[in-house]
This record gives sequence, structure tokens and C-alpha cells, in this order.
Amino acid sequence: QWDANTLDNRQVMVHLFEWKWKDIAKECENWLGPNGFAGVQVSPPSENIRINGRPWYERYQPIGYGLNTRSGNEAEFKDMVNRCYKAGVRIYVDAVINHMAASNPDGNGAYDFWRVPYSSSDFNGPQNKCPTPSGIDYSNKYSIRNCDLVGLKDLDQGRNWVRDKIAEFLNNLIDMGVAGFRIDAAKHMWPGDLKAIYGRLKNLNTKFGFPSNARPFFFQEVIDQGGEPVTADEYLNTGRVTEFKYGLELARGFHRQNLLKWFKNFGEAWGFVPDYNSLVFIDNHDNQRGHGGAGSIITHQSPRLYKMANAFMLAYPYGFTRVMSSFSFSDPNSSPPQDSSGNIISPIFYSDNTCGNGWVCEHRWRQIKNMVDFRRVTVGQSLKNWWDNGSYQIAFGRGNKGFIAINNEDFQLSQTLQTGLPSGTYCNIILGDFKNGKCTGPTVYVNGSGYAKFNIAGSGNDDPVVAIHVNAKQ
Ligand code: ARE
Repeated sequence: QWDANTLDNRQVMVHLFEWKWKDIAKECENWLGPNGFAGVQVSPPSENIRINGRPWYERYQPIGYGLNTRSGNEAEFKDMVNRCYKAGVRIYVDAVINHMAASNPDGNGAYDFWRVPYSSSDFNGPQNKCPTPSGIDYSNKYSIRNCDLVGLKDLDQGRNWVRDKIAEFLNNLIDMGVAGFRIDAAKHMWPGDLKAIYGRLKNLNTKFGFPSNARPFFFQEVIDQGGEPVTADEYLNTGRVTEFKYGLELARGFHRQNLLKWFKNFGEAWGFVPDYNSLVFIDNHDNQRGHGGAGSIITHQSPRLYKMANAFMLAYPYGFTRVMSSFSFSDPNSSPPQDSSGNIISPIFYSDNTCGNGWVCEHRWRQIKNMVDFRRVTVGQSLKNWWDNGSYQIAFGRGNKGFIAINNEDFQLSQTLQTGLPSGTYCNIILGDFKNGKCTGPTVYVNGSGYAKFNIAGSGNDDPVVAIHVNAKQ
């Protein structure tokens, strides 16, 4: 389904890429819950092969459906789901169900995944269902769906046994209280097979407090940038899909390759999937390092543009939004921060709320954290009072709840603009926090007719954005 089963009006999930379960549990309690985050996309919990150097991508090579990984064991997973739920934060599991590992370390032959168990008849390759055994041909549907993705053993989800085993795996997680799934490599599975598997899943666990009849949320990873026979449209009646065009187009706007004034109707009018079908993000764990569907996207490595792009995404009413939280890397294949025995190291936190030990924690940057709140405060409010200077300065409101102005020019933005907001003194949440009725940064005065004066320096300004909303008004 399309609904993310969030608490209240929470609207933003964060991908805590490669975090350990016990660190996520603490983060839910200390940061995500109190700051209005809706949920966490966690790295694949299914047991995986070990690759020398422990690259992050070994997590995408399952050998079974037991819950033992470098992120933690089953007890720690359960504890995380419980504690996050209590903090108002949902857990969404990255479900790797398209395939098993490329090589099988302890089986009797390449297809003997005895932990599930699967055997050669459960895979497309040995059944000769793959028309291009040497690799996927992206111009051929059968090849995309029935051949091994980068050598990963491709499961045949048309078989009852395979459907049952996948459903058992996902139902076990539903019992533990998860709220939904990222379906990894959905593009490489037949939509009808996915439908059959989803149909075998239970409603969400009411013992956790989910309403009865709540269905798991599905967001399906389909990289559709046009030009291939498999399209995102094929997956719309079973859930949301990852809209990869979104981050690419925004990057063009913020890199000044396409005027920001055109973003007035960003979304469906640009050929994206419908709003309620869309999961949007500036970057993800693949394209930030040149894997899967890369292109010229913006990442934490360009912090100024990254904060601007996230502010736009979180203010603009389209799609369900996901914020990325990375570890730093120079080698795209490197491990997450680990000790000499290969254990993942926990992040440490500093007094300014940022983190270290190799972690980036974009979700802790004030500019992003406060825009998560903006999205919640403005939920359901339509786009109003759009203004632009004809090129790279833009501003818009969300009904009478919030307003944002972005200066992506080198020169100053100086404008008196209609905000649509009630009169008062508002905190610029990009530069300050609103605490105990006071703003720790600069404020914006909205007069009795809704107008406010905006002055935003361009080049040389690390944060050329002003955002205000009614819950941060003095
Ligand atoms: C690794 C090695 C490979 C090796 C393989 C098997 O890198 O060289 O052959 O292991 O030994 C991740 C990594 C992969 C890694 C894999 C398994 O990114 O590099 O392979 O884990 O360890 C396509 C898919 C899309 C997929 C991307 C990466 O359509 O589903 O490729 N994304 C998801 C995850 C990834 C993950 C997997 C799937 C596998 O998000 O993190 O892979 O579980 C065009 C097409 C796209 C295509 C893209 C890249 O844009 O339109 O469909 O994406 O090219 O090929």
C-alpha cells in the first residue's frame, strides 16, 4: 500500500544506512522521535555473505532469512522496533527478495541455500528462464526479470515455494512490529509475482498499536529514467516507487543547469509518477557513490547545495520524502566505519548535535532537521504564493502554515513577498532553532497583510534559504 502508517502527521523517513540496531533504537529516543521523524529505513536485516574488506554491499547478498548481521541480532532488532515505535518512529525494512548471494559459501553447490531452504529449482537460471545468461540486457523485459542482476542468483518468484518463503520472512518482521518494506530491485521482479507475495502478508501488528486492517507500506525500488521496457508505472497499484528522476532534476536546478523558476509545477507535470505513488529523495546509498542509476546528483559532499536541495524537497508538496544519512567515504565500495575485527563502530555525538566516528548524520544538520518539522506543520497545505525572479531565486508558501525563500543566484535576494501567513515574528528555522518560544537565530516579521521582507545574500552565504512556519512563531 501507499500509506506509510506513520504517527500523527509525520512525513519524513530517514535512511540510517548501515547503522546498528542498538544505535538506531537510541537515535529514535534521543533525536528522531522528539524531532518529528516518521520512520527509519534500516539496512537489510537478513543474514548475508561476508566479502573481504566488508564492503557495504555485502548486505545485498542474502544467504538466508535469519536476522543476524553486522547491524545486530534478532533480539536487538526486536528491541529497536519496540523502542522506536514507542518514540513515535516506524521501522521500514530493506527487503532483499529478488535474489540470493552471487556465491554460496557453505552450501552444497551454488544454489543450495539450505538456511531457507532454496535449491536450484527455485532459481531462474537453472530453469533456463533467463534469455541472456551472460548478463542483463536492459532492453529486454525477460532478461531484466529473469536473469541474474550483477551475478546475484535470481529467485523465481513465480514458484509457490519461493513466494511462501519470502512471505514467511516478511511476516516474521511484521510480527516484530515493522511498518513496511523497501522492496530492493523490484524492477527485476514481475509485478504479478510481487502482488502475489504482498497478498500473503499479514496486517500490521495491532499489539504495537497499529490500527486493525493496516497494511504494510511498500516502496519499490524501480530505477526508471526512461528508455527501458520496464517502467515504474507497472508497480503503481501495489505501492509507491522510488522516483529517481526527482533527485536528478533537482540537481540540475541547483547546479544551475535548469532555471529554478520552472520548478513551480515540479512533480507529475514533469512525467513523474503520481504524488501518492512517489517516494522521493535527493540521493540514496547507491547513487551517492556512483552505483545504481547515478548521474549528477547532490550529496553531503556539497553541503551548501545539499542543504538547499533538501530544504526545497521538504517544503514542496510532492511525494513521501526520505532523507539520507551516510557514512563518509572516498572509496565507493568501502565498509561502513568498522574496528579491526570488522565490527561496525557506533557514531559519537557532539554538543552541537552533529556526529562523528566516520558517520555524517545529515539528519542531524539543523537545516534538515528543522525542515522535517516544516513538512509536518504544513502537511495537506497546498502550494501558494509562488514567486520567482525569472531564474534562480524562488519562494513559495504552503497554505497559511509555512513559507520558504531560496536564493540560488550569486547576487542578493531582496524582496517583499506575500507569505500567506498570519502576522507575527517568525523564526528562520534554517539559521536558528525555536526553543521555549524564542528563536536562537534571525527572525522574519510578517505584517498584517501577510507581507514580509526577505534579504538573502547569494555567493559566500552557506545557507541562502529562509524558512518560516506557524509552529516557530514568537
Ligand atoms: C556486487 C559487485 C558486483 C558483483 C556482485 C555479485 O559490485 O560487481 O557482480 O556484487 O558478486 C549492491 C551494489 C552492487 C553489488 C550488490 C551485491 O550496488 O554493486 O554487487 O549490492 O553485493 C540496477 C538495479 C537496482 C540496483 C542497482 C545497483 O536495477 O535494483 O543496479 N539497486 C539495488 C540496491 C543496491 C544493490 C542491489 C540492488 C542488489 O539499491 O545497493 O546492489 O541487491 C541503469 C538501470 C538500473 C540499474 C543501473 C545500474 O540505471 O536502469 O536498473 O540499477 O543502471 O546498473
